[in-house]
Amino acid sequence: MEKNYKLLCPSMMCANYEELKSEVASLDFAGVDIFHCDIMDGTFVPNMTMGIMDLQAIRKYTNKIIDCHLMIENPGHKVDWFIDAGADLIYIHPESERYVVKTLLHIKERGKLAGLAINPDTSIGAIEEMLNLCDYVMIMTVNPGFAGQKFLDFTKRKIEKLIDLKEEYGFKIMIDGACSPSVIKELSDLGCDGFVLGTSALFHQKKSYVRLVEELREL
Ligand code: S6P
Ligand code: MG
Repeated sequence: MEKNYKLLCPSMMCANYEELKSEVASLDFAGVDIFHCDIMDGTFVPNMTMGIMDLQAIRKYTNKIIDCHLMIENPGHKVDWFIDAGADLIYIHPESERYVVKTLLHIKERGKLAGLAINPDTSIGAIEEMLNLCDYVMIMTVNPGFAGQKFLDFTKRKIEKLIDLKEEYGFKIMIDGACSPSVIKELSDLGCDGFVLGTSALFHQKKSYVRLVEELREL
């Protein structure tokens, strides 16, 4: 992979569900890397979005990596539901899991990629012991639950801290929340690996997915 290659991850909760099959096909064709599926339980976050059946449908329509961003209380063995439905990469939140290491190990034992996603108010220190188990670490740059929010600038300090630890542990750094083209350019240049694309860069825009992905690659 070339240096500064950006992993582009469409946030599927922002897609047009009346046309889910063609949405997935068009995004796949445009060259996105990872289909990002936000799973919420209405308790850990004040919203509910996608579920297992959405995931199964998306799995049918693409061979690319599908991630599940689990914004649910006590993910524990519930990760199996999402792995069985076709997820390749599972993010759990340490804020909602009592046995983070156990669950990360379980994801890896099932042969899948394991990730931690952290809320804006969680520091890098809180996850440092678990970084050796992470294939991906995702920093939330908005409060989880909704698309279309404002980027929280103070999260940049911990993104820089995480970049300093990346070489040692070998995880990829992903950014989720208000990833606009300018944020993507800045953070990709700093050393972040991938970006969740919602309404700030990909969905509800006037240009085609092909064009938008091309422009993001050129940044
Ligand atoms: C929010 C969720 C995200 C959003 C994405 C939306 O809790 O985890 O994945 O879907 O951030 O992007 P945007 O560009 O509308 O903020
Ligand atoms: Mg997400």
